[in-house]
Amino acid sequence: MLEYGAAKSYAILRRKDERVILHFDYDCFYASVFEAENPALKSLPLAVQQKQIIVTCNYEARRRGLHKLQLITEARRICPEAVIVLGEDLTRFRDASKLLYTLLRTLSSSERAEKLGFDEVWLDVTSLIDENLTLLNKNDLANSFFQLSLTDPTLGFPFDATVYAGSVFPKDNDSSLADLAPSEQTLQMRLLLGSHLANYLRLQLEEQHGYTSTVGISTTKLVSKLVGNLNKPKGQTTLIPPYEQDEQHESNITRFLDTHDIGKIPGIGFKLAQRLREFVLNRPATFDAGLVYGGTKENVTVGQVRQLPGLSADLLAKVLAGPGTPHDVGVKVLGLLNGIDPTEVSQARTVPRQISIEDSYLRLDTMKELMEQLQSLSARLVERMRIDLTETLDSSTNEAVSTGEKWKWLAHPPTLRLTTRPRAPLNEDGTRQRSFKRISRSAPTPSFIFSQTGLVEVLAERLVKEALLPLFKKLHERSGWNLSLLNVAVTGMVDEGKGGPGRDIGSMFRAAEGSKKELDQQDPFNACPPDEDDLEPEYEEALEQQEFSTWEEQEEDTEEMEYRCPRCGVPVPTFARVAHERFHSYK
Ligand code: TTP
Ligand code: MG
Repeated sequence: MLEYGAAKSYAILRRKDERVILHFDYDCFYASVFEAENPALKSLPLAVQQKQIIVTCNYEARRRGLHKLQLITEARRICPEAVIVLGEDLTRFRDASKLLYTLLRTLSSSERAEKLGFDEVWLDVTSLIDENLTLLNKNDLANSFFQLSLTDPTLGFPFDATVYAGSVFPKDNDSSLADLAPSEQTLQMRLLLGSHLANYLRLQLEEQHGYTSTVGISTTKLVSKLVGNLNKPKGQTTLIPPYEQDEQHESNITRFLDTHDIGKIPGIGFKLAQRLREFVLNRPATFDAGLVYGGTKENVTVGQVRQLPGLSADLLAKVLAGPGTPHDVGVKVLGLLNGIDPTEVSQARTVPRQISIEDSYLRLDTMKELMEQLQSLSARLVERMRIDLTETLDSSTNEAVSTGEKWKWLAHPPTLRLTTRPRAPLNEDGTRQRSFKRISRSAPTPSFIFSQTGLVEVLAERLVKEALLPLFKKLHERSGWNLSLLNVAVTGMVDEGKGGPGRDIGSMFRAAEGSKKELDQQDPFNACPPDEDDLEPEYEEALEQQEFSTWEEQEEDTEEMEYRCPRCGVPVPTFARVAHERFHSYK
């Protein structure tokens, strides 16, 4: 039984299934990058090593007992024949990630294409699906053609619109189309088209670049991400209607989510999950020390929480109240338990919002070491800016001839930021409080950094002396500091590039119908809103609170990806950081 709290909560919690969202997760990503470079590796058990840990391995290795976040020593013992390659330099993964993202965005013409870490992408393909829905010939559905572009009707693929592509959930679907309410029938057709588009995109990723992927298809980011996991690797799953519960039908959304452990729901972080477990069990919930990926011996499911008698947003708010918990936690969690997630797939961008480079240290407390580290981080920052914020100019263009320059900047980040994480002083007994607190200072980005002729090392040296040291002195006025982390970032980027692959398909179709004015208004690159969240989420604090920052804290394209675990020194991508921290806490 479900009761909603205030009338306002009820309005927020109504299902809205107007979107079609595809979630891509590349299979054994780092291993696949090495396989793409050297296809001979495909048939061998292959593992990728960072420090003393296997961060991923291909499915051949998994068949032989290897898994993610396994110690090298254990992996060697279990599978001595495994090929183990070093994956500490993230450049190749970043490059492959961009390549695949660009392909997905271009083919789907999706204005909304959002990366999560290196190996996940959501595409909101609603416009493309809706346009194709109008093109269907109801009398000959089996011989349909999916148009990827209206300006070029030959661009697309044939498909059979009487069946879904790939797998569906639930498998034992017995409700025929005719049984369903009209709104569910439309949803059914839209998801069916989405499944064919997903299938086509998966094939393109594989044929053009050699990567297999796993896709989930539904109407929200939450459900599309979770449902893909049902058929992994090299598979896809569509969560099929009915989505609304009525007298005759159970909602397939809640049917699917109800079996999940609550800790598996993105957006319900570790602490919230524990509070919910304790509430359901009416006693403290203990951990399973053997698990790497979290979870507890006390497997409390979404269904158990959702079906608690008298459950309401207000009750959840009371149960989940705590320091740092958002005021609307009850409504949000009630929504997530019911598969309601209004979160938008972010607008595709040609440049990242920020570039941040960081490293962590066991001890950093001398000026000499500080200067060395700032120099090295600054050099990496300048390099990354030259890669990620520039576009090579074609030497024959007017622009190139008039300026004599080889590239142009796509964005000029206005703000330079230095962040440190000071270690707490030693306690009297020689122990030290673990501190997660970051502090930062910002200043305008000095213009010399955009020089096209300056050597990276020279620009970095100037950046340290003229900009970063003054910021450091403001942060640490007194001597006696000892840092566990340094982060140098440029932030506040706004796209200055005009074009890009991700033009809004709705605009394209309207443009083809002759509405040029409308196209200009709709062009996402002309109408790019200013950045609202220049500031990087305080990751450590988020780690402590771990709630509701699940998507945001995994901002793409920051060298947060290169966070190094202070305990084992392994670089851990942001999205894997919580899992990785837990990994240690279980040892
Ligand atoms: P995942 O998506 O967790 O794993 P995967 O793509 O390798 O495998 P799957 O087929 O199950 O999706 O992570 C993506 C990449 O991130 C992975 O290839 C390696 C890297 N990674 C780390 O560097 N450290 C970590 O702790 C984890 C979990 C992953
Ligand atoms: Mg993956």
